[in-house]
Amino acid sequence: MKLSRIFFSNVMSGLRWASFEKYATFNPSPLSLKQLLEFGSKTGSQELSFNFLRNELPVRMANIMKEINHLPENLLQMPSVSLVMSWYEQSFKELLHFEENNTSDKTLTDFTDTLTHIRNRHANVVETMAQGIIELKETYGVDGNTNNRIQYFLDRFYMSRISIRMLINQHTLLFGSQLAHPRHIGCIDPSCNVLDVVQDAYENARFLCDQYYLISPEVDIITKNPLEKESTINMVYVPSHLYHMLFELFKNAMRAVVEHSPPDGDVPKLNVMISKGSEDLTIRLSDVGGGVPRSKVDQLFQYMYSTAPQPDRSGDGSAPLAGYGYGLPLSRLYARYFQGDLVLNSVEGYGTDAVIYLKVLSDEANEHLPVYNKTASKVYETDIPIHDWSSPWSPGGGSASRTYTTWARSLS
Ligand code: P4A
Repeated sequence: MKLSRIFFSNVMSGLRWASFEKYATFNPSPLSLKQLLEFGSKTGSQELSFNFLRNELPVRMANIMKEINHLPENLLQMPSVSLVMSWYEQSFKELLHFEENNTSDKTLTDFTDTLTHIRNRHANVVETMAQGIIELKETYGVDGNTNNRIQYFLDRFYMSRISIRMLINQHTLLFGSQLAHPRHIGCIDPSCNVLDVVQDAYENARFLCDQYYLISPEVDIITKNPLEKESTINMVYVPSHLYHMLFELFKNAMRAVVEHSPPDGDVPKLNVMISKGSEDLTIRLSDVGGGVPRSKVDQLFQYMYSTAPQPDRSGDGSAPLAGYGYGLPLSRLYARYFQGDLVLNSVEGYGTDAVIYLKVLSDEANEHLPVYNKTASKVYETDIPIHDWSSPWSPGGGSASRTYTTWARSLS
């Protein structure tokens, strides 16, 4: 019997184990930004939201907890990973209190309080899991196959977390005592001004850049909105998600241009293009920071490569500008969460274009959620990647990501 399985069965009572298995068999129900918006502004009520969430949150949690069970065992044994698992287990247990069909005012208030507690309990999941990865690397070292599995798992795990927090935030902002922005529906802005968010992210990244390097690049921003009469670009979106992505990309671009420029010289401007088409809203951030080799671009999105002890801090203890975090992999998850994407196109020797694609139509912006099923569990069971393209293969050599396509294809 797998150790992880022993862990869960020890901690969960028989009854809760049965509930857990039951909820894990349901697929999560993805919502679109349009549905979330309409629910929050017209069709929804606290009771409807409660009835949806008391089922949907346990389903999403049980689905991802099933996958935690499939992580490499040496990673599961890391204390920080056990800690994260215990948080999920505790939160799952608390949600089950609301299974019975009683919807008094007291229940509704208790539910909102419980959601707030859960959100706080899980506040440091990303840092704690990262600690587990560091522990794993230091204790065992990591081969390409472990790297692939961890990448696969963390992408799904963090996407699940993003989605659970989105639902919790919507409920607590709409029905709790917390004040939301007057125009916003929960954390959704029905008329999010993309240029404003770009400028805000630029200013804050620039502040860090000035602090760290004593210099920062300027930015030129161009907008294109040929299909609408107005020139401003608005969309239905979660401004905090958009800000997160842009702040990360600005920090990277600034770091690249400053470190690429000769000392005491000027740093070249950044260029941003925001364009709204019929399907895609595209934000392209171009820098001339020298770029990165094509073989290194995948690594920028890998948790394994991004997980390193904090780099040297400058004498005053200020935070380094970029790197050594999960900035890029998490930003890409935010983009993909509502069916968008985040892509890096680098020209080595010249610079990098970072492109964010978002769905213009809110009914196409559906949550992109991991589903626990046979395919997902197979990924964790497959140990040896099968190669069906020639490659100068050397065990443990080469970039792990190069083998990803064939590795994933061997599962189907
Ligand atoms: N060149 N180009 C980028 C980086 C370098 C770059 C870079 C050296 C690498 C790592 C990093 C930050 C910057 C860029 C824009 C991007 C990403 C990378 O969005 O110019 O921190 C991890």
